[in-house]
Amino acid sequence: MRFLFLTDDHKRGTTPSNRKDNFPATLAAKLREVLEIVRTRRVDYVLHGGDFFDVPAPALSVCADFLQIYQQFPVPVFVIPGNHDLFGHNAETLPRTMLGFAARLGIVRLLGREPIYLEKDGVRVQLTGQGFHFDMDRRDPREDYVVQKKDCDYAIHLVHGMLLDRASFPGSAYTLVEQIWETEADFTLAGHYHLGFPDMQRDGRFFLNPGALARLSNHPDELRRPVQVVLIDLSGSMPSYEKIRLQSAPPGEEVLDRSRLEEAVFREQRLTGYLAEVMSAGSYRRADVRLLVEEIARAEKLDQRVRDEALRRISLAEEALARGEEEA
Ligand SMILES: [Mn+2]
Repeated sequence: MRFLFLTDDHKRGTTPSNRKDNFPATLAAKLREVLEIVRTRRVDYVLHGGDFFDVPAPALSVCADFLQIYQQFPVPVFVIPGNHDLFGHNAETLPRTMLGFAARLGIVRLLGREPIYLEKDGVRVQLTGQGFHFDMDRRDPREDYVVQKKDCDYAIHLVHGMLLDRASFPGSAYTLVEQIWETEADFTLAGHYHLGFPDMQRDGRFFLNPGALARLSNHPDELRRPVQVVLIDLSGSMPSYEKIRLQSAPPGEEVLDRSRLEEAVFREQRLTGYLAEVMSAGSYRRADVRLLVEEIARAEKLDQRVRDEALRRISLAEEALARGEEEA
């Protein structure tokens, strides 16, 4: 029995500002290549780790082309909802989302904690999934990441959460693989963290995140990392897997605009630095920075959108500053 795992393709109809290519066209090419792999490698089931769409309710015109590709998959596609698939990260909104709609049409099948059992050539596989929800990585991680095997040869568990190989984001919610060693799943397949992490293994149990199929963020590591899917083979005497790099994914430097990226980081740093100075001077409180902007906007007769954008950036810089204070 063969499975193909992909995650975080973030289907959308527009190109993010830091991309130089036509994002929807590139993504469609990747998905057609995945379809080709499914056919040539005789895959039995496709597994999707969530963030199927970039927003919970994309326009139908956006979805149609992509869903048509998924409709061509000759095998079932199991999906767990990611945070981008849900309104306000709320799992209860799933029926009102485009992913919920695709499931109702039978184009994909939603996977939950209720196990699905699959059988082929005398091998029985237990399949479970945990989509994103409010408390992901904030409550006891065993509730979301740990599964028990029951009446099966192998178990696969999908999860859309911030599973990491090592601690790297102080102050934010994440789960370390070492916190969930006790799981009985032979394969724990994670989506959500787009950069992925190096494969981990313990007592023959694997913990994998190959990284997102789409490269959306302006993180420099996105330029370097491979775009890949995982092929899991449970037909031999030992479970095995291989990562397949997508040929259709252009090199990072071709699609991600570095100049824009550096410019944005520079602007952000300058604003944060300026704000830190203003605050440390002690004569202004946070609210006063906003009043100042209002005053300048009025005196200079600035467009309301300019003022709103300034206020928005100030709140972002404040947030960055607050995080810095927490970490210090
Ligand atoms: Mn994502």
